[in-house]
Amino acid sequence: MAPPADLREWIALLEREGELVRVSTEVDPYLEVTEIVDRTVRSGGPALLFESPKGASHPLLINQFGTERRMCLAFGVERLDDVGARLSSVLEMQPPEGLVDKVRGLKKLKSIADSRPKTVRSAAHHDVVLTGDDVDLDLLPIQHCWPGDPAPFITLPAVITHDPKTGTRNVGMYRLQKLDSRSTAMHWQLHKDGRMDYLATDGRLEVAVALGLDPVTAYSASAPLPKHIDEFMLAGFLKGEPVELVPGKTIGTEVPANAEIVLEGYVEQGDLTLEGPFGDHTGYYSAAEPFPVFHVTAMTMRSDAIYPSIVVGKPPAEDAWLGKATERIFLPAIRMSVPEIVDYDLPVAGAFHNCVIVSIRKSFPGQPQKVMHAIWGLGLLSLTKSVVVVDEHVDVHDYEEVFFRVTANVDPKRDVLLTEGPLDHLDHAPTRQFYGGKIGIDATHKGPEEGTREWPPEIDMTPEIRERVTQRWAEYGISLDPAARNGQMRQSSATPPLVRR
Ligand SMILES: Cc1cc2nc3c(=O)[nH]c(=O)nc-3n(C[C@H](O)[C@H](O)[C@H](O)COP(=O)(O)O)c2cc1C
Ligand SMILES: [Mn+2]
Repeated sequence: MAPPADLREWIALLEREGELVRVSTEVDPYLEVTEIVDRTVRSGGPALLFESPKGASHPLLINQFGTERRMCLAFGVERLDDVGARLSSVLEMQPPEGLVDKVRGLKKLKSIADSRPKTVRSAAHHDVVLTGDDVDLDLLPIQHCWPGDPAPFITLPAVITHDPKTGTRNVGMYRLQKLDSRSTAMHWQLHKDGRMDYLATDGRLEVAVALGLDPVTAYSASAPLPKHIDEFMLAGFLKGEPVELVPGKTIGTEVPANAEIVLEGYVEQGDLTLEGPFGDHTGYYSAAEPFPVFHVTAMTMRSDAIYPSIVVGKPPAEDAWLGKATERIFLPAIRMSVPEIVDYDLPVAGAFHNCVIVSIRKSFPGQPQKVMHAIWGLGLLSLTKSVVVVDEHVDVHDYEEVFFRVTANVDPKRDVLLTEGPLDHLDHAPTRQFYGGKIGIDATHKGPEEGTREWPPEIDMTPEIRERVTQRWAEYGISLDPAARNGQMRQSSATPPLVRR
């Protein structure tokens, strides 16, 4: 099934699939929505359309991405790996052999050519055009997410800029703290492409913010592509349809025609404000820091525009599945430069940049260390704080098993690599912001070729006996609960509270 063309189609699909609840009673975007969503996300609950957010004239959609099933519905796939597979079929193209192969190759090339965004003439969000003093962010149900936040934040935007030197478009998901009814802060962090565009201008940089897109285009704003690749190209490729763009009303920047709401405006060199603190996806409040002011010159929207939002906080939150989508979609691309990688996992509890578990096909000494360094040199993965390397047969998504390998196979003196490098903007642990320690743990099997003793064989039953027992199970008369995971302690309800320092 093709991914939804816009937010309306997406909402209709969610509703048909029993994945959306409309909340008609009045709910306050000040903290109340967060508490409702937090409970809903943690129990794998539905997307929520708050039809009467207090004090606003537009409904608020949230938790659209909050489960694996919804993420798959968004991309029109059975499994998120299927999205990665589509990408790898293009990345791994070989010179064709024979006619059938050539035709297949041409189809793939066409799918790339068709991913280029195309300009169209009209957009439903041009129904309402507010410019100058008429711009009014107060019309929107912008969420005040956490008690320690100083203001409401727009949390699910696609921020569009162009590189002043090359003209290349960038689309990033950077939160916007509301400053007043006509301006926000622009929270592009140190390592992000939008910020590079900003630093490359010596004056003003036009910025457009699109809100309420089809789910694949909205996702693409969060995708960590190399700077010279337009995220709308990725969206077009994944949708199988080009992203349609219309020119802005007050700026040259083009914006998706299917957006519910668009903010047009600019940021300027030297025009900074204190942004934050903000209850962030790290599970902590990120500290207030200077960020550019985004001046809104036009606000355009559908007359019945739906405002999209997301709450981040202590993991797991809704953004877990945006991150998992990236993990799955980018695996083939990562394998292109680090081919020994079999699979990897970024645990949600590791807030994505804190930990990567990677399995490799090992064929020479030092290869786990090579892979650690490769990860520390790869795009935004370079910000990873800890890398755990296991052998190819270990399931990286089974954290119990990974723990078993790390504790069983590691000589801490020999197998732990401590180094340093760039760290995530939001990481509060290092002594200095942006830079600090990194740990690599080699939990692979070692052997004489690596200068160690003979590695002992792993215990496993023979396939013949396994098969025999499976065949005969009914005869034994033993009934078991397949979901039980004995050996794992149940969480004690009497856990003492953490002492705050
Ligand atoms: C819900 C959500 C909110 C995010 N907020 C921010 C943010 O405020 N600032 C930021 O720099 N990155 C934020 N990110 C991460 C970026 O969107 C991501 O790193 C993306 O790759 C940035 O685009 P770029 O690579 O073109 O810079 C957020 C991601 C998600 C899923
Ligand atoms: Mn980018």
